[in-house]
Amino acid sequence: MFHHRHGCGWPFLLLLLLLLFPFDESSLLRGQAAAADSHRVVLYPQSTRVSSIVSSKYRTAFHFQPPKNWINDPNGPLYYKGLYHLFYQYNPGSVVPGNKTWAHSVSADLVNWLRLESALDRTEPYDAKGCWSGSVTVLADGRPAILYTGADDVKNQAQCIAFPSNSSDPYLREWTKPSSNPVIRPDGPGLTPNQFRDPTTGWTGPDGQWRIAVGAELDGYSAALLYKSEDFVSWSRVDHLLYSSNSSTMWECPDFFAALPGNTSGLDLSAAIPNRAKHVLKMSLDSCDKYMVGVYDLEADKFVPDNVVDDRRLWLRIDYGNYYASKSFFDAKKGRRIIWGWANESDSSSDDAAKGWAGIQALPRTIWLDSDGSQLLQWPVEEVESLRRNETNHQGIELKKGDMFEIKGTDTLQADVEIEFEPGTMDEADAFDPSWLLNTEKHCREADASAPGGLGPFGLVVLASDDMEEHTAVHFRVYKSKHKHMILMCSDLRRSSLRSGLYTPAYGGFFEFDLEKEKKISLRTLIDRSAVESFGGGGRVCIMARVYPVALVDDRGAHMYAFNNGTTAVMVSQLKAWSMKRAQVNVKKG
Ligand code: DQQ
Repeated sequence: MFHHRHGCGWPFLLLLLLLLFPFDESSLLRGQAAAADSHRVVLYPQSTRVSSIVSSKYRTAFHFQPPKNWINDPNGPLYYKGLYHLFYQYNPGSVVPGNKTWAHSVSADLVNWLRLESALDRTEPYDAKGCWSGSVTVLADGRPAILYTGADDVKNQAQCIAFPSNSSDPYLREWTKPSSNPVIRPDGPGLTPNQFRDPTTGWTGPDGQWRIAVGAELDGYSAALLYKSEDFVSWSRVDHLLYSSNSSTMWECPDFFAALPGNTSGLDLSAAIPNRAKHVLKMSLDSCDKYMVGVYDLEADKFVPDNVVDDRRLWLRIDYGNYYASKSFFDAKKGRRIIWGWANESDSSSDDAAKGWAGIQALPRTIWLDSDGSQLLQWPVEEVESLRRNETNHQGIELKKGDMFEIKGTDTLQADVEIEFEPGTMDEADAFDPSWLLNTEKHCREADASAPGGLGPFGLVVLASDDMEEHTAVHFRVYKSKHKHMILMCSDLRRSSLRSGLYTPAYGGFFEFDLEKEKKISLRTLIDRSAVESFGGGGRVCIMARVYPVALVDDRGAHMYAFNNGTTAVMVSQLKAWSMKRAQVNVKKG
């Protein structure tokens, strides 16, 4: 979206926007500092006073979650000797954050998961308060190595290493921490010992040496520090940074990878990277995952974004909903890059305590760069489709203003729905105002699913009660921009539950789209009880949401509709829906 070379007036709009709405750095930095300070308490949006309903019916059927307790970040995903591995932050003793370990599950298909013993526990003084997030790198001899953050008794942080006790075991059941730990301490001027964490997967440079990035606060600003090593065990800090920004104070969970524009295949960072590849730096901040696309300057050993956008409200996002601390990996089995991200519960922590579990992972998504190399696209891994049952298929449904088309014959609590919307004309699209980009949630509240616009809102209503008092609307509005169209996608949770006090934002993101050429806007939404995960415009905007409808619990059932509330009629050229079977997710221990 912010790509200079592809012109289209967008950088001008951005400049204008920044002149009109100057970035209040101090208040944003205060917000960021507050978020960082509160890390030890509850960092993530959750309801505080909520009318309580505790039900196992909110438990997801095909999203990743362990049987009980608190989970957060996905850690060190990898494909190894025929199995996919997912490690994740896990509090073995409680449903609230704390005492993090690396729990471990394996899968042959990314859908069904077998729970293994914990991979990393808090056994050493340097990880007394937690084995925090990190990555796995497969070394030149084929051995995987974990790099994770150890938090000591005062939560000061250092990077630590662990190796499989037996690397011929495809399950990688047991991990050993060598005595050389911690391998990287927060030494050096400007570093804050308790803001130094989450090492990336390693990559090799032209000198054959390993490199990793570590998220940090440096002199009060956010940085991806760069470290180098010959042997992956002894590390030294490179005197420049991979990248830094003074618009925030700390980046958690950096992720760094290469991708070829327009190519859905992934690239392995430790293999030779083609010259025309771009690089992506993802960072977690402000309770969401943001990224920049750029080039990795081999000479300078630095990441150089294609566009430097100072105002971090305008940075691109991996997901515009409840999604954090994502981590990608190269899947050598299918030659693709897959990203995992965490979605916390947005009911209350007292409900979590009563349910006995908190947190899920969003679906594993294939991730790639669009053809002009300006933004990432994502799509649920194809294996998820193995859960689809009894397909419903409709074509050519015309939705005039106010029309709703009920999708029947599908299990509305566990479903996968794909729709293509084709506007009759684009003439009525309202004008786009770039200031909306600064607060897309606010704009989604204003561009409500029932507020008629020229072109849209149209979309999908899910988990709707008989009387529509409860429903979640996932919808689009099309705006005319200077050259192309700007499409707003919202996932509006404000009426998702009759329960009072729930955290129910109207999530939203914009994408630029050549609607004249493409003609259709696609929406895919996967409904999994308390999870509604949506992909708009072929994966240009993704929105993960957590919802807790009463109708889901009291067995009144729920309805699902395609709808249009815009003035212009919209044709649903294709609508497919499937019921989704329950996957075997961590039900058995191996
Ligand atoms: N969660 C981990 C940290 C990371 C944070 C601790 C992000 O390593 O920075 O559980 O959610």
